[in-house]
Amino acid sequence: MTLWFATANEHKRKELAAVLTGHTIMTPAARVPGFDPEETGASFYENALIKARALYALVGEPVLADDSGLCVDALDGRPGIYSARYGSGGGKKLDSAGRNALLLDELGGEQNRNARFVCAMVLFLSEHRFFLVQETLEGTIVSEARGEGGFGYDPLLYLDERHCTVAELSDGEKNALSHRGRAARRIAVLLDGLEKAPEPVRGDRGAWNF
Ligand code: ITT
Repeated sequence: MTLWFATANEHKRKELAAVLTGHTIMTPAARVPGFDPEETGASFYENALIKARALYALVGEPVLADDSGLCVDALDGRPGIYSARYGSGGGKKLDSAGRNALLLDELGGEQNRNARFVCAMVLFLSEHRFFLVQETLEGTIVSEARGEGGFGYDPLLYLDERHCTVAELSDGEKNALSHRGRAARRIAVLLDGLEKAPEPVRGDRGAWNF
């Protein structure tokens, strides 16, 4: 099936496509360059829905969206839904390395280093039919960034059971246990069920009617 993925983040697209191998993943860049809806939600899932709804309004076909970020317990869950914008504002925009340095600085010598990646993912079939999942990857924040793989905050999250940071995993290893990989596998099962056992919905005028 062709699925539109409401993201401008190429890392996310690659990670999702590696799980949904039986499907064609399209991104807005192919039809609506500059797609960048304002993420005004108060939670990951609200922002995922905002992105999905915005792209569905433009393409009228099944859409996926992902809103994700790093939540650090000692920072009261920050940067959380503001992970992409952490440390930015007033005309200043930090790059990924800058955000990582800022987070380590803000956390300082704090003993409680528990943190998690969160990924809310929505499969949006019409305004009235959508499926939301949210998954996590638990770890602790290192004192110094480590590793070159992945993206974003991956060099900061240490996985006790793997004895390394997420950025020290291969792409396949990250997807096997990450928040996004796990959410995408839940969506894959849903898609499989919808395709194999469609349940036509009378009266739903959405473009997609499983
Ligand atoms: P789209 O909104 O276009 O999908 P984005 O990067 O702005 O792309 P988000 O608003 O969901 O996406 O922000 C997610 C940020 O959280 C992302 O930019 C990273 O900084 C961080 N993040 C999310 N998933 C991550 C992962 O798997 N590894 C490391 N950092 C991650």
